[in-house]
Amino acid sequence: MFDPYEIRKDFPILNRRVKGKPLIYFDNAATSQKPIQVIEAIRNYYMYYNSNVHRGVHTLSQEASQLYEDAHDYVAKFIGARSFREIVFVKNATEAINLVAYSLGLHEFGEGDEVLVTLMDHHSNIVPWNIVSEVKGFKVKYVNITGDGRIDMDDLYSKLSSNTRIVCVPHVSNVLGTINDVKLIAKAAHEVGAYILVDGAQSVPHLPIDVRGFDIDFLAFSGHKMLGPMGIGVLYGKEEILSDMEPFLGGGDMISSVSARAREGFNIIYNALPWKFEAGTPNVAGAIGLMEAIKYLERLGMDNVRRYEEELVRYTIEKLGGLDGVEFYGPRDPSLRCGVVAFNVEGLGGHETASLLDDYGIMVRSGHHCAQPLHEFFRINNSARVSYYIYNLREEIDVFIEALKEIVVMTSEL
Ligand code: 7TS
Repeated sequence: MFDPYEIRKDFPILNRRVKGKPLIYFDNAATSQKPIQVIEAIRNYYMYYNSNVHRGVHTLSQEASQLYEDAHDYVAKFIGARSFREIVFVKNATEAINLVAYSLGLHEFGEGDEVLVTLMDHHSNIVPWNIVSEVKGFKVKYVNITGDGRIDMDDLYSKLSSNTRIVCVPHVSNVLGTINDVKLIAKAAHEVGAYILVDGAQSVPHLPIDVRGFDIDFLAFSGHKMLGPMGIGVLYGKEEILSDMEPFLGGGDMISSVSARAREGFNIIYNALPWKFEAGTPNVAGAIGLMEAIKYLERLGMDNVRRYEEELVRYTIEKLGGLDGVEFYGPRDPSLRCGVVAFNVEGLGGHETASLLDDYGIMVRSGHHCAQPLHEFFRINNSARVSYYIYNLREEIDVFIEALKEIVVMTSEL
């Protein structure tokens, strides 16, 4: 197991104070903090290698291109993909999902087809499918969840049919923390001939991932939630599926040739994978930062990351369970969830709770967390949410619980 106190030394921002109190950063599901190694890698790139990639024979372009390609390799190994050809760099998880919705949905789905999403999906796994369905006339149906915040597998099985073209699920819910059994869902989807797209925005930073072991077709995630910089994300897709898909964006670097024909317009041949899906100048610094973030996580070991966070969430659930006037959501068993806990204080809105916690130096997110259907299911408008990472400490949870106790007392006296 790693030493979280040693890890903290790598994160300069954790030395900050907020409102005179030591910063307690519990908003990692929104974005993680960045270690000095990632910050330095980006700085070094701009200081010593900055150049456009795949566009020249000069030394700087060669060096930048090599690092950019290495980053694809690192990501492929990190998630158990077969090769870098299955790794497409995009802006974030949202863009990765839109890529699939447009490249597959717009070109291959039509009337009579169905797309399944779940009630616990982030809006980014719901809205793109709805936008494309309005053009193509396929249906977007949702799969229910259980009262304790798991996917209702009976409902999933009953909605799967030969009309289902793709099943979209979050690997981990950004509100409930629930870890979904994506291997089982992939098997069910494949049995009816459907694809599966896993939204890994909240799982890839926190759990060991094995896309081949899970047998999933697509995985979307963001670099900024896993110690990397903002503006870089990943779409994993099985090579045989990606090679048959139409491109999402057109432009430079995604073609192998374009030639003007007098009568027929242009003849365009697309580039090899993954470049066919990476039109335009990419985020080279972001890719290098993400590679460094992966090196950092690999040094810790993703099994250890998971074990450490499970202990933090176990402790939180134990403490919250004993607090009158506080309700929290999702499975009670910490082995079924990641380090995310959404909660409400009786008589307070999520934003009020979050702003009171801010006075204690504790950063938590509030609102509907881009998962409004899930909040509707629990008949609440919003919630406050703590979400942990490798540098969070049990002592910080103690400070948070004591602050919550004071807030509950204060609210009941109003
Ligand atoms: N999918 C899930 C499950 C997410 O939690 C998020 C972001 C996204 C997709 C989108 O990620 P992006 O990097 O493309 O924006 N979730 C959150 C959150 O829970 N709080 O802020 C952002």
